[in-house]
Amino acid sequence: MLRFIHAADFHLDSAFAALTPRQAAARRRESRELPVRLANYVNQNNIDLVLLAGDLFDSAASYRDTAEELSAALGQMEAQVYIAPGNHDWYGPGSPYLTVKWPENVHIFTQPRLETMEWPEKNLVLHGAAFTHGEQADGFLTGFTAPADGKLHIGLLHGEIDPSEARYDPIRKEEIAASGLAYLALGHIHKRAEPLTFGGTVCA
Ligand SMILES: [Mn+2]
Repeated sequence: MLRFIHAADFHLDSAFAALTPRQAAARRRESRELPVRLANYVNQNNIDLVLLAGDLFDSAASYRDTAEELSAALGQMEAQVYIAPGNHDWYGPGSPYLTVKWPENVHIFTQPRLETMEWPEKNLVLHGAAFTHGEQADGFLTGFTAPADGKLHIGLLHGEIDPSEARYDPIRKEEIAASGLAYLALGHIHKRAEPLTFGGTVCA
């Protein structure tokens, strides 16, 4: 059995300008504590795999100590961690994904197209991509179908399902249904939802 956790949109270093000063201060405190709390949760619950679907930082040029704290917390996890950068923390020059040292159990997707990373001991193939700019008009999942090779195929993307505007990795429900993925981990919309099923793919 594989136990995984899926999270996204930490928006670390956000000023939370839309909130009242008191609410914003509370949120900033919570977001500084979040990486360590998450590491404790992962280790206490025997999680094998951590899927982080982008916008972990609020901007592509976050404070260095924020990124170092996240890196250290992820390194504490007794799990393999995969990251797909999003529209706020897009992968590019100056990004903490390039400038900070990440531990060996952390794997970051860096290309603006689907790539695979394999974890053979778990018979697992991860399919992910990175925003490399603040917008991504072409959907990463377009035209993709995972091979039916008996392996467990999981997708990790920052993007939105059937958006009105194609700016943030638009993903159509039909594309998810045709993907052959067992699970698709998404980020971007800041709203927890029950898992959805399209075709044979569970998606959240
Ligand atoms: Mn986003």
